[in-house]
Amino acid sequence: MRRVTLMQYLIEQERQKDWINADLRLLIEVVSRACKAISIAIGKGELAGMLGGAGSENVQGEAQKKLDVISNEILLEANEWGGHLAAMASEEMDHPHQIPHRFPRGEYLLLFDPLDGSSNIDVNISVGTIFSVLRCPEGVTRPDDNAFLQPGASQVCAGYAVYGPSTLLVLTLGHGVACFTLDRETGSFILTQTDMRIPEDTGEFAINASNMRFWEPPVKRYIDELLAGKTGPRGRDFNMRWVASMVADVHRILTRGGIFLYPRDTKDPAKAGKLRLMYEANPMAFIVEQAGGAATNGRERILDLRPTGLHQRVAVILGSKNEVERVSGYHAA
Ligand code: AHM
Ligand code: MG
Repeated sequence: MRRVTLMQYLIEQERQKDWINADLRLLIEVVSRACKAISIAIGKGELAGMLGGAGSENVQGEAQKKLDVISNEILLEANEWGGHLAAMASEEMDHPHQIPHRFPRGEYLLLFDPLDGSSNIDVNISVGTIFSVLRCPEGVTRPDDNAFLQPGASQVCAGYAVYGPSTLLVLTLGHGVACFTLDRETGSFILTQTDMRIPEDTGEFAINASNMRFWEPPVKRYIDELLAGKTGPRGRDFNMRWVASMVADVHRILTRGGIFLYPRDTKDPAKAGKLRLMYEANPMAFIVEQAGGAATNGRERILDLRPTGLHQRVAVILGSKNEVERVSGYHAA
């Protein structure tokens, strides 16, 4: 079989399909290179003093791990100079990062969660990087928070890297989803799957059940029915998985189906969920829809939500279409 590298794949998308231009191709290549560097840092772990806390907090008051900070720096540094970006926004930074004046600017905005699932770093469980690409609004020369507040449906590209037993890069340009595996010997991402599809039906769900007492009634009803199994209203047994790294949970769903829920809960009524719209929900919703799945906050399609804040949180229910639609139905009932 011909081995297609990420670079070859992107050049083909540009030449034959006209789905991307040279700047977007460069952007994706640079992000993939940064993910490779993050993968190497994670792989070294304790040998390079990579584990543990950084002793700082991010904008949301969450304790940062050393690898949160390192991954953020790797992505910023890699993407600053190429001339493809107007600005970057990160889960780990209060405000957008401007491109230094010494470098040319481009037409794209890049958003990322540099290290998703960071509670799993120190226990050697899969973590990942999630990214989303938007166009910079016309006439904006110094993009502030507002420039980024575009609905997920405006994304031109989204992807994630998952640092697991293999390092994978999953990518959508809005025409299906492709998966690349890092060949650690040659250092190239190799195309290993095209047109990933999420089965419409599933027998597997993912939710942090320790929050059950805080859930809203439609989610409680849905999970109760799944847990009731064969003798309950669904008439069959369901299996549960929860990695606590969204990248890993979503990747499992992309591979074999399933439904993922991080619903709104009453634990902290000020927060409309745990996951961030701009860095987690939007890119994952785009990927999941491109693979034939669905993504909602229970009431609205994630990609239609009009963002109001760069770090805003949102309820997320995504995966196999028929299950996601059922949960939406319970919210509407
Ligand atoms: P993070 O971006 O700070 O790592 O938080 C997001 C993660 C998701 O990857 C995962 O689905 C969720 O938080 C797990 O939360 P919990 O620990 O409440 O189960
Ligand atoms: Mg995250």
